[in-house]
Amino acid sequence: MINDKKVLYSGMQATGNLTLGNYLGALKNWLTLNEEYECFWGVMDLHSLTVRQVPSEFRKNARNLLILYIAAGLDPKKNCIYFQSHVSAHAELAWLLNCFTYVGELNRMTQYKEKAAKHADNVNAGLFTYPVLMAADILLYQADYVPVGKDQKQHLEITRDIAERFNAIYGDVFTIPEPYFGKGGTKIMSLQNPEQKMSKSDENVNGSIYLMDDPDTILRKCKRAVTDSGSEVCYREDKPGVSNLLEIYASCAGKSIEEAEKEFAGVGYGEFKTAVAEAVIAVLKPLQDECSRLQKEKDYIDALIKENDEKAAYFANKTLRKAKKKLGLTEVR
Ligand code: ATP
Ligand code: LTN
Repeated sequence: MINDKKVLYSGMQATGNLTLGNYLGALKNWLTLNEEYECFWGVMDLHSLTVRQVPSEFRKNARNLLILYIAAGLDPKKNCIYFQSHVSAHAELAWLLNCFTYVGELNRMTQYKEKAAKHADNVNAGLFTYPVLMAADILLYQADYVPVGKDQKQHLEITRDIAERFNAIYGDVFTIPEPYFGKGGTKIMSLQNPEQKMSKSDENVNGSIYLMDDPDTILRKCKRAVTDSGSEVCYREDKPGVSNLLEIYASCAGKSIEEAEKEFAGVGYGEFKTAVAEAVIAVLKPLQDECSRLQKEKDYIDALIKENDEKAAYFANKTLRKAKKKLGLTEVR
């Protein structure tokens, strides 16, 4: 508990361009959580290093992700928005937790297996211990809840296992976190292959709408989206392409799927796709404008970063000190 509120922790990797899937499935659902919880949102730049980054681009991407959190509507005075790498307790606790994590457990992580297959030329130890760093992120803030997509469920389970193992030996050091599913965040699928999730690392750029895509690009991608040979706009299992577009439309226009289906009854696919594109543009355009505005407010952003880094470090160091003491690491007074 912090300020009588339960703690919520999450973040995204500062890798490449975020997609509409990241926004509708994650970020958009985070905006009001601070009313009920004490919220920490990390820019997970240490996790990004598991894949080779070009320093100049990486620096920009990480800062832009922090700006995007704010532009999307996370109030930086009420939410702690900070860079993972600015709080050294993350790396330090990750080391301690490495000594309480079994190689066999890490070997079972599906994300590791997938990423190792994808980056066969760079299967580094960081990729293998990625879940341990993620456990450190969460446990440092004594988080009660972690809002993440289903793909991260296994990482949350290993976090709980590590914390329970540590607590069983040393007493109540860490809060055991639970996943937070909230009001059903949507899962957005690729526009080119609606059986597969929309992903920022997809090689087919036409499958993903990036948050910084301009209106013409969004319209083109929506027009090219894979549908089916039928003509009815309805949400059905055998119509994954149309259903995905309906999901995108409903989520962007703030309507239910049923309302959207009614609206497009008797409307052809062409007209429907244009309406989807317009709804997406109406959501992304203000977000893009706010990002460009904030990018120019260098002093304001720098001051926020400093303030939030300090706040994060305060809570993180408190937990780190407790864990080190329990382990018997000596302190200098
Ligand atoms: P990558 O392609 O590099 O694995 P990603 O696009 O899957 O990345 P992550 O950084 O792994 O994105 O995820 C950030 C957050 O966005 C997570 O909470 C994840 O569940 C959510 N998310 C990612 N893609 C989608 C999607 N298509 N629909 C809904 N939520 C998504
Ligand atoms: N692996 C996460 C990003 C992440 C995270 C975390 C999420 C790193 N550390 C701690 C929640 C809590 C992902 O969504 N790809």
